Amino acid sequence: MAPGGEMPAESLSLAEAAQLLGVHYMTVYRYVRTGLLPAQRAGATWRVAPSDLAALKAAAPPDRPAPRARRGQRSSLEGRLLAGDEAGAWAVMEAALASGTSPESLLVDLLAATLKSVGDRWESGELTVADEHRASGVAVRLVGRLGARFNRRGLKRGTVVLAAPAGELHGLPVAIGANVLRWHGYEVVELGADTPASALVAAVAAGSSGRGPAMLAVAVACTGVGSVEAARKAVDALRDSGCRVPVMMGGAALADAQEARRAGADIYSGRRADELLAAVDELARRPRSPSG
Ligand code: B12
Repeated sequence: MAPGGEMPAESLSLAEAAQLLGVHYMTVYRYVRTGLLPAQRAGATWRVAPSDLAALKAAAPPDRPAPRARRGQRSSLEGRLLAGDEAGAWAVMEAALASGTSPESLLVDLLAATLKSVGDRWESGELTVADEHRASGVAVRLVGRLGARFNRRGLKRGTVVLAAPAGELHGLPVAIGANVLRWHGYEVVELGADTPASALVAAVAAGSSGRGPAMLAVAVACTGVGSVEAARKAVDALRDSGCRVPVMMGGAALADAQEARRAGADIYSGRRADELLAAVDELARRPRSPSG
């Protein structure tokens, strides 16, 4: 489709495009968001021209390196994380960026996947607690460096409060989610790990004062199983405070949308930071109602 041109009548939805490419819906959404796949908005959805899809298929999408290369990057990164080698780990990340991986994919597909492997090896007894702690310490520093490198200035699209609930020490998913939202123009109030419900309530109230960008959502990340109950208590405290800001819940500990709803969430934001972004984008597009 020529830039600014008409979308052909036989245009495709993102779900159809995903099926034709043989990838997940979120992957196609990411292609659209990063400008890799031209698309036009039709109401609340995106439409793609078949010719653009064919062009994307013909060219190897730059943020999808061959699986073998991806595996190679993961094992190099895992080695550097376990050695506590920040400079070496950063070099692996930079090499992946140089080969066309997007910063988001770097966090979600490379770093998060590598940490999962570290966790699995720790669970199987192959790695010690010290190994896991050393690796996650380096990971925290990498997320901070990447966050600063791709930070975007300018008008914000809205404010999102992000936190892990009381007792939940996994702060990396929050930091990763915060980076991805900031890169896409959102103001993020990042409360990090182990946030008491009262602190969450106070942060949402402060963010809803009308002085900054409109408050879009409060999003709670659940990574360990115990965190879901803590998240439910946080939602109760928010509701008790009279907060009408939509509450999102996501992360590895939530099985599905039903579990998130049972825990009191209005919106389930999935297991990956790019799904969180899609959920926030969806809210940002809705007409605003007074909240607070
Ligand atoms: C690093 C790590 C730690 C570090 C955390 C450091 C830090 N600053 O975050 C430390 C050492 C503190 C730790 C502690 C523990 N850990 Co731990 N940990 C991990 C490990 C290796 C990586 C976690 C991680 O950061 N992953 C990378 C993230 C970025 O990936 P992700 O979870 O997919 O994150 C995405 C989503 O959350 C998403 N997202 C989706 N929706 C939303 C919504 C919002 C609002 C946000 C913000 C984000 C978001 O964004 C992220 C990117 O896509 C995992 C292994 C694994 N499988 O993940 C175990 C793991 C999570 N830990 C585990 C356990 C058991 C523990 C301990 C109980 C160990 C112990 N006995 O002490 C404690 C728990 C402490 C507590 N009370 O919370 C288990 C959890 C099992 C379970 N189901 O409960 C795991 C799975 C390891 C295992 N295989 O058993 N851990």
